[in-house]
Amino acid sequence: MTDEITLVQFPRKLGVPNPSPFCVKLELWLKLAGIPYTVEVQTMPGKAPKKKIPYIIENGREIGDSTLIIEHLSKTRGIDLDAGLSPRERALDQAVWAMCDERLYWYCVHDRWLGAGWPVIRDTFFGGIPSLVRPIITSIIQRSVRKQLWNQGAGRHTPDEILAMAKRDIAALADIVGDGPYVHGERIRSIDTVVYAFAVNMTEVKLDTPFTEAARAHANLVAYARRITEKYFPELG
Ligand SMILES: N[C@@H](CCC(=O)N[C@@H](CS)C(=O)NCC(=O)O)C(=O)O
Repeated sequence: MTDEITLVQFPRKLGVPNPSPFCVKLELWLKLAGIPYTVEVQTMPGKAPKKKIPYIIENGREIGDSTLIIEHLSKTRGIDLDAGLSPRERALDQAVWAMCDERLYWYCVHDRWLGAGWPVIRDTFFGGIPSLVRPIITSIIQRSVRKQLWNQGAGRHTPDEILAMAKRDIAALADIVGDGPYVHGERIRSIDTVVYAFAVNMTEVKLDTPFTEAARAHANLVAYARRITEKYFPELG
């Protein structure tokens, strides 16, 4: 068994470590855990073991899902970034983790694929497709995202309702971060990988929408994302 793993993720775009918060979460976690990794870029989720990106390759074995990967690596390599936290603190972190991954994520998806972020997303990700077929391909993709949002539930609400819900989650994140420097104070913990992944994808991402504006209204969330980018992704400036 070798220590090093391959992190398979989307290419870096939009001025953030990754436009996918799940990729940012996992990459920051690997850095904090001190696990050496090389990045392989993949744009086709269909090639991933769970048909979603990111995934890792460890000794030839593909493992999908950022949270399951973190659990797997924590267990097999004896890593606990949360040592010393109480069961209640860990439980609350679990709730925040779920809020980000399973709720806030979908508001972000709505903003980017069906909302005000779409023109930039379309040009950034699909600008290379020949212009004759581009509208056909992008409308197929939008239709699939609309279906996912409907099935998840967020897609049944109006854009205003979605934004209002997003604003409540964003305000909760800002309150959780507080004065920082990290969620639990001086020491960065596993929950920071998730909170940062979303914070950076709302405050530093090169998108100007009511959703990103709502996040940028929280100066402490902006400062938190900046702090972590500067320390762990200094190449982003
Ligand atoms: N629960 C997964 C979620 C990953 C995920 O949703 N990835 C998105 C990109 S942000 C994806 O690959 N979507 C492709 C698709 O749904 O077809 C994780 O934590 O890794």
